[in-house]
Amino acid sequence: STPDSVVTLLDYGAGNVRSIRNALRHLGFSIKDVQTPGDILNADRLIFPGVGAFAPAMDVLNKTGMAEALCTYIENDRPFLGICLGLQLLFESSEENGPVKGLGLIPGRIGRFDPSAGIRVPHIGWNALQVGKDSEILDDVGNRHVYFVHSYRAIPSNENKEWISSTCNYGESFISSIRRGNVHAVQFHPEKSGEVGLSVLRRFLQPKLRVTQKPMEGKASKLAKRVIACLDVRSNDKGDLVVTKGDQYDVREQSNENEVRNLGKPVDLAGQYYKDGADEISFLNITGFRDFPLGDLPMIQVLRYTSENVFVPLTVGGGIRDFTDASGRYYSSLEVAAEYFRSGADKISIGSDAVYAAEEFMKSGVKTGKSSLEQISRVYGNQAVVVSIDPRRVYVNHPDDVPYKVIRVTNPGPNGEEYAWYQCTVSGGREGRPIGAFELAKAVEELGAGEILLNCIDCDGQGKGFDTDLVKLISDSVGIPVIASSGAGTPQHFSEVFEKTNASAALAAGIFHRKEVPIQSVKEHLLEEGIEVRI
Ligand code: 1PR
Repeated sequence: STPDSVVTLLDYGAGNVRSIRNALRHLGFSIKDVQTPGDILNADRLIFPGVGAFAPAMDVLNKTGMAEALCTYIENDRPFLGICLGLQLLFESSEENGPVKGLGLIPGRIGRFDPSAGIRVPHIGWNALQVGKDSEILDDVGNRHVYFVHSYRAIPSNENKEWISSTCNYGESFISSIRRGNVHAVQFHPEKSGEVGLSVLRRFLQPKLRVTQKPMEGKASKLAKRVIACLDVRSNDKGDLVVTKGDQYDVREQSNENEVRNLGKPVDLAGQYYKDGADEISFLNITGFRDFPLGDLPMIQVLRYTSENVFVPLTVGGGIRDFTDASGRYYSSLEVAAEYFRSGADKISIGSDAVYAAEEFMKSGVKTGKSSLEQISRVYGNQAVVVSIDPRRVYVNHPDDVPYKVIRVTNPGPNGEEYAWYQCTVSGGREGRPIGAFELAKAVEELGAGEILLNCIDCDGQGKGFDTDLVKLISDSVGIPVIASSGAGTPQHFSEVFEKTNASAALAAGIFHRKEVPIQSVKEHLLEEGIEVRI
């Protein structure tokens, strides 16, 4: 490779930088990893994708001498691109587990989003930028959406205003990018922002590209509602990994052979949905509750291959828990999650194990810090941890019939029951537990979940619409984003769930796999209904 095609990457080992590596390779660049502070000083162009929390990152940078090298490099106006925490660390300090001192190159303190402003924290999803003059690397963005995932942000002030190249609105105006000379940093994730994001990276890497183009026109103005494609993955009876889809969680064909329904190959389908405009892709290893996912290497391979060509967020779930294999080797849930992150996952999703953790927490009222949910959230941040709930509707005659949150349902039960509660299940819906979806959602938020994937067994695969009673109940009772899932059959079902509830995203599987409704039609319908989406 020629020097022109090499980019230096500062990866201090705190988490998943696989996505940025994949994006850089996709753009035809090879990567030189920083080993010593000298590598920073000698870089022709340096990318710093900050991951993890502020304090441990500063700790590593200080201890290794990288902090000083970074300051020198930036003060010398060398080509630099910081991403996410890589923007925040340039500021004076952060209140994340602090105050903690930052590199101090830009005036200002990093603070947490204030949920009392009526917003959900973390700020997850596709949002619009107000791009100022001469940001240069953002010229293709115009006001199209880019992908954010963070709970802390920098605020514009008189002291830092000459650094600011764009701001974004989320309950307040915060700094979404800075630029001074050759020094750039962005709060969003260009490596996860689809084609628009790739062009931001390209413009940073190849300054010649910047000269002629005019800023693009767009019409994004705020956080968009997300449309997520979900791939339920498992081995079929021949041992091949396939995308399957159940009816109320039963994935076997109603034929004599009774085989596992096969709707395609996971990597191919994910690539297709990326091209079709999915805002995010979820893989659920649906037999993970009984098969050990690290034994199931094909799933890890699926993630690796997918993340090489798909530049929107990837979530993977199934089997995230402590495990002892046949030879007696113990794996912690943290190791399982780490392997998923290393293979290209941006978020992991926990089902069964989160139910046990929530039950335990509700019984004792004590956070032990030992559950998979708490541990993964502590190490990777709550924005990386989704809890997947698999509830089943249980009708009752009277609100006092059960010790769980009961709601009045829109459609009465088979015996005219006007009320219902939503019982959580584990092991892919096979076992009901003594906890409701409402209680679970509140408990897992406390324990460190950053988002809730809300399924509904009754609606799964039925194509009759989301359970808006359930989605409303849960999205009104937590402050983290809620993804509505199960039951989508038409584009109208998506607008219905966004109009009737506070869901941040809607997920579907069957209609996309069976090619009944293209993702594009869902987006167009939502736009017509005046609901903001990423186009
Ligand atoms: O318990 O941590 O090992 O995680 C297991 C994960 O696998 C959970 O997230 C659980 O939801 C999922 N899962 C387990 N069994 C099944 C099954 O179908 N037999 N799938 C299953 C869950 C629900 C959604 C589905 C939507 C939309 N499937 O993923 O994609 O309902 O479908 P639709 O649009 O076709 O209606 P753990």
